[in-house]
Amino acid sequence: GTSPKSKEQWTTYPIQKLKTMQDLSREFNPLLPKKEHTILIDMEWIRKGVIVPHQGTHVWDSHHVKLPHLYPRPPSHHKSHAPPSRWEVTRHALHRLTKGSNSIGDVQTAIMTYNSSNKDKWTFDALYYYGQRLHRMENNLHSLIPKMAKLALDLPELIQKPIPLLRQQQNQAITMSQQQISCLLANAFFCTFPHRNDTKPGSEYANYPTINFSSLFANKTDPTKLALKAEKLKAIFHYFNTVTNDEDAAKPEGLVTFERISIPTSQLPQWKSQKVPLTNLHISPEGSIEEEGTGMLQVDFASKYIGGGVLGSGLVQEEILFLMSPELIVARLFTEKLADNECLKITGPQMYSLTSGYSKTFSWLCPYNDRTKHDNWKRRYRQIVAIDALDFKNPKEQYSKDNIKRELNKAFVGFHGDMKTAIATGNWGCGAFKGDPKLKALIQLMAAAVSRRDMAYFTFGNKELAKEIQSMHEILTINKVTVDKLYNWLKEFSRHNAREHHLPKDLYGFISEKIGHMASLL
Ligand code: AR6
Repeated sequence: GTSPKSKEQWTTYPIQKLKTMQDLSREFNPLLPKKEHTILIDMEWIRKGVIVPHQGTHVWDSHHVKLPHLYPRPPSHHKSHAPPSRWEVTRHALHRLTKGSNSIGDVQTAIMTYNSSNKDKWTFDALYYYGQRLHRMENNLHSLIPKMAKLALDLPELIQKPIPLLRQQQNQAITMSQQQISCLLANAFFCTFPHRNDTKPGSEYANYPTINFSSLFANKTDPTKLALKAEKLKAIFHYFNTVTNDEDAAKPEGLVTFERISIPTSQLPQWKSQKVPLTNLHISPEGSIEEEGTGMLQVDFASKYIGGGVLGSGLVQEEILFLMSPELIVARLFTEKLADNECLKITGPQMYSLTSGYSKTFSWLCPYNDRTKHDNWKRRYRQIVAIDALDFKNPKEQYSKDNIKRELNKAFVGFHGDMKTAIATGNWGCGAFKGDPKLKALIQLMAAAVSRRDMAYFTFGNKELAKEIQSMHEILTINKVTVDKLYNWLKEFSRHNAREHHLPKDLYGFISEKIGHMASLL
């Protein structure tokens, strides 16, 4: 509400008191290249303020990203008549694009020269749609495409050591420069990554998200979907425009870290014995994780395939976040699908665009001038954690003990860490994945309590929900209810719900009764 009266009624922990990365910047660990941390730039040079690729020896194996310029040459008996390598073909096609005056048709032709096995499968309708209706108003593709092709061709100079795959059940991190990311994304745009187009079960990368942009260009000519994809393309082209524009002050010059975190099951909390009280909660129907949450640990309502449908037709929280900060998309290149005890943390991405609307009403709004400060390693004070909730086909399933525990553990894996910035979150798992926000709010509050972090919770316009969570949090804290107790009540609630003849009770009503009973015993 905007009336002064409703403001007075609203009492919640002030957002200004919540800790951000800048408040805790002294607690940052130095960037040390270790066995579990691959740094793709030279750390000696960065101390002098210069970003230079780290030298190494490339490999072509199942532990590393298969880069297009390393594609093995097919064996040939006649050395003199050896067919050109895949990279030679790619280089030739992209080189033609750098020469200028490119229609979308030229882009399609280039991409198909080195992806000929997909010639009956791939279509480029969304790209044509964008090119015909929008490019004059937005980004001038005639000058942008050549710059993007040039950026893609810089790959062998920019990436000089292997990029490890962040595979399941490994704690592994990669740090790279924003320029390196832009080069990898330019390659993704031109669909140069080998072995990444086959997503059938059992294929080499079936456990990885897609990375080549072909699916973003395709469409089955549904006009509303075409228009939405064109809005996605506006965000993507604006990003490439910024990173290829030498005069643009927003041209990025920092680093970004991608860290896969796996906590072995034996080290997950024993929820029934966590005698810790809840932490502070700021809750509001206004504001968003992406803006008001800047500097906190910002939750990505993720798919286990990081980025979800960002390169397809998905357009909810995760996809929109990835369009505002396209550097996040590069995580799809190397992040194997998340297991139940895992998350991906991304530190330092830049925000390039503002958008408006949601799902079917989504549109690209305008460039965003990101003034977020950098840490000592040139990473922005922005940190995102991707945690994937369970997708409940049948919402009733979420009250089972096992599912509650799975979500508690997943949230804990995301929130755990030495740097106790507040968590910026909201209705995690409660849209596309059909969770109950009242249960998910409690689950996240419990995981935050065990991780000793405060929380900012944005209910996305839902005032009623904000009030309900706020008063639930209030009675829990006034009565000093600890996580172990809450966990036992949730288990009881789940047993109660499991009995078919019982009507499902309201969770907060059930907990209030328990608190009433507890208070009467004192
Ligand atoms: N800030 C705060 N709250 C938000 C925001 C925001 N920016 N955006 C949405 N909400 P959803 P899920 C609220 O459906 O259910 C993607 O495809 C809003 O109330 O994005 O976890 C992923 O790739 C919304 O209904 O998350 C996964 O595949 C609710 O948060 C899948 O969706 C949930 O947002 C995840 O689905």
